Amino acid sequence: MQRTLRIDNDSWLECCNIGLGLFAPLKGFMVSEDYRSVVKNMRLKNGHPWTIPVTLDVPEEMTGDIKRSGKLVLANHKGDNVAEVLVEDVFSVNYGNDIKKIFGTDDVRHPGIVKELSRSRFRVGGPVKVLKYEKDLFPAYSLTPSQTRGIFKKHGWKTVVGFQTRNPIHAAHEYLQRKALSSADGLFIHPLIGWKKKGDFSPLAVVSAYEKMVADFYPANRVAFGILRTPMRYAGPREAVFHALIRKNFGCTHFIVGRDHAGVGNYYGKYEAQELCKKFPDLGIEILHYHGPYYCKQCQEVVTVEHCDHDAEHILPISGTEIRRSLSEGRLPREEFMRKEIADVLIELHKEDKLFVGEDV
Ligand code: ADX
Repeated sequence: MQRTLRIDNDSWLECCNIGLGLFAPLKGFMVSEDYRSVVKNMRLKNGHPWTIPVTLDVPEEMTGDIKRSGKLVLANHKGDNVAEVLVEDVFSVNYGNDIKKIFGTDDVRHPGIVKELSRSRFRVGGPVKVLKYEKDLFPAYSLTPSQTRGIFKKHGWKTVVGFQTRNPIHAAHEYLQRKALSSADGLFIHPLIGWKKKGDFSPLAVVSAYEKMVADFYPANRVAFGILRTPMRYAGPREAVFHALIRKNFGCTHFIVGRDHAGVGNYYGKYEAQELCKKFPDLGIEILHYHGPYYCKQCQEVVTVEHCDHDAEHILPISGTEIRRSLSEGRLPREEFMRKEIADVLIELHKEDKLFVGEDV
């Protein structure tokens, strides 16, 4: 007898990501052997690099039935059947041990840990078959790996740099992107607009800012833009590796990891994510590690230590926190930090209470 489980949108999106090959070589939710190997060794059981668990949580009271039935049907919030899992394993995770390994901390205030602890400890592993794909949000930018590979091929790009972000573009992002463009054929800007913590920029803010940037400032034949719909984990170094593996599946040859990639608060060292990436010679995608950049009042531009050795008093670190604070008060951030044209788009969204997660978006 088959069982049906109502899942939230995050889990549906993960089914879609599996079905479309974003998480290749995964063909389904992790079974316990892969889960434990990922937590402990940052590799799947077969040795393939993998740093973040991809699992489906199920209520404890259903585990017995699910084990017996062999197949689990997943329904979305409307009750439509959207996917099936061929059940190979039902297991429970050990938060006492695993959280610290995955997130590098067990602080229960860490937003990724808060989210993880809100899920059931019981997980179902096995291959996933998608019956219905989610297409609601920004369909024009919901590119699949086979679509991006087609776009890169059509442009004739042999080298493509992937850029992960969860924010509207600021001056440090632009510096990194232009630097990448100077060494590769194409740039794939790929913001994550899945679940994020309250107070982060809304999906609409990120997409609107990039629409402006790509249309008005970047060369059309060098830049592609798409969205990634998976939750942020805020797991810093491990998530940087995960982000790189996903972009490899989209056809990127290179991936940018800058300062405190996928970090939050002060949990991770500035360049810890870069250090972890270097431990995986077999990632299959080349990591571009950039230090800095910052604004130098003497140089009067965004630079890195490679080009500038002015004293600390001239240096303005480009601060996402300060940008967010200005915008949340309806003020333009300093132009050294963010283009006015981009800030104007964001100020308009602020007026409509659509700038941040947790507002009316
Ligand atoms: S996140 O996914 O890494 O959380 P975010 O938008 O903060 O997204 O950063 C996108 C990319 O730019 C990451 O690789 C990050 O390391 C890099 N980055 C962001 N801000 C800076 C900065 N001020 N200096 C250097 N790199 C930065």
